[in-house]
Amino acid sequence: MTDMESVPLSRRVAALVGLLAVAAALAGGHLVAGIVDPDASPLFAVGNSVRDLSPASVTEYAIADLGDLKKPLLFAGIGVVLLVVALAAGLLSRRSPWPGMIIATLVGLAGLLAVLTQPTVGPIGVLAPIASLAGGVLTFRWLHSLARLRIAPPAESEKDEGHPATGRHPSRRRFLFTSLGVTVAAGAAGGAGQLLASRIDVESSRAAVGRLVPAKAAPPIPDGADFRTLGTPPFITPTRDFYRVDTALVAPPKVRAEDWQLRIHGMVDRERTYSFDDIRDRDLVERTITMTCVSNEVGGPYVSTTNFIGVPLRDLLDEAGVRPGADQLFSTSVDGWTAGTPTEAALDPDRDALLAIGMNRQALPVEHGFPARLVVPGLYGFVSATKWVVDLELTTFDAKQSYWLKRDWGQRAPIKTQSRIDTPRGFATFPAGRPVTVAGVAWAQHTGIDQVHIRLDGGPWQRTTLSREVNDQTWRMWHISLDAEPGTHTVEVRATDRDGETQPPQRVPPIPDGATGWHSTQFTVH
Ligand SMILES: Nc1nc2c(c(=O)[nH]1)N[C@H]1C(S)=C(S)[C@@H](COP(=O)(O)O)O[C@H]1N2
Ligand SMILES: [Mo]
Repeated sequence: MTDMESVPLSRRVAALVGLLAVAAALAGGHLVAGIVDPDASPLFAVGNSVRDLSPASVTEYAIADLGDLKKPLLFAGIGVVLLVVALAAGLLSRRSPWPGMIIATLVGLAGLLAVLTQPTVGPIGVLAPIASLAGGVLTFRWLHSLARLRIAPPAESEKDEGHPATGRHPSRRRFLFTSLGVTVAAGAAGGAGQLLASRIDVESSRAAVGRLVPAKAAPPIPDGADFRTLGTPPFITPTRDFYRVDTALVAPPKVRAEDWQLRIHGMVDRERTYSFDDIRDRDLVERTITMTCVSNEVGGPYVSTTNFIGVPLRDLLDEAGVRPGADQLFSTSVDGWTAGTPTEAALDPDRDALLAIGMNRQALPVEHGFPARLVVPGLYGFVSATKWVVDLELTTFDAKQSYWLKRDWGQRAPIKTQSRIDTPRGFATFPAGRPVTVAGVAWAQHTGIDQVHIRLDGGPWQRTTLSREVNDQTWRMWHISLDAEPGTHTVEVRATDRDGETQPPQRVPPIPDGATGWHSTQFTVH
């Protein structure tokens, strides 16, 4: 037989062996993950690891600029890499199965490592990447040996029986049928894994929370709080339009209210643990708050306003008894993301930071942090707004660094005063002889907006009309009517806050602690 081994597999067959081994590995892992722990799926874990190992600038770009394309692009990228690996494993193994088996083992070990580093995956979850590894290596070995039989010349006995008409070798059919079987089995296992994973039904847990009625409702939003008819956004952002920013590219964490717990510990007098019912059964307060993301470019969309419902964070921290010197409230999400909030801001009675469980009287949507999240008015989300929060540790800024701080974002990140032109949209055209309405929003949470000015074509600054203020943790709308000659015009906006600070003109990019500069837009009068 030794000389037979020098006959290589055809490229097509070798490639197929590699591809099917990878398919079997993915499907086996997905199926076992569906049974033991959906988060342990090696495919998802690898997705998260790619995010964590990417340079911060790539992650930032993906989060801030790719919108709904993030996830498909991430998986397409992983798919391409797996395809290349599968083809390499096959094509390098045309004579001996060893190169492919070694590659399959290495890929399996990478999956294992990715799963082991997932913060949500418990010990039993390791069964999923082990199933992947075993599935990949064994399938490779098995198909490879069938493929080799297929090209081995017929044994003497077979020759005697003869297949004169076709010259076909029975092993050829066996290889084809087995390949087909592996394909079907992989598809079924992957699908079953997906189905099993969906049994963790977070939506019905959410629905069971029902309508949230605060003991202390937020004051109603007065008429004149927005200029919707003139082209500003509505004062309260509809929940489905509320901006979303997080590192959960693969899928938002799914935590059922009944499984959720919040632990408060560290530099406290008494460690405390709360269940969802513990929180829900307290007197709930409602606060109208405008949240802003540090990644928001000048003129960008990552700013939204809602009525958050929850319990004052201060009350929970007082129950635990914060020890002196604990200058950082270090919060951790169930998926391992962390934020560091100045304890001072979390306790500030003028800020009303919340452990929020709802927005607009409904339980938080899953992508906004169900069952519970933090909200600290006046601070950018990355230092304050931990979604799916499960752990609050009182510590110091010296002792611990949070997720984005490790990636060189700012440590203290108060929201910078900003203003945005919502209308006219860029390059709009207007008929001559009629006034042009310019309108938008401005925000300076925790300080409040005092004035908003615009100027046309670098001319004198003109004061705009402001909407009624709701509270100083929220945005304000503004509008003005201009007469403009025919031609193309540029309008710029700048806000002044209650401390008398006017937005600086210098353009500073969002990272590390918030963009500055004036938003401008162009329009044409014919
Ligand atoms: N667990 C978790 N919480 C998080 C983040 C995250 O990546 N993971 N991103 C933060 C950032 S940067 C912002 S701006 C807000 C956005 O909250 P939203 O998606 O509800 O608007 O959530 C914060 N909370
Ligand atoms: Mo953010």
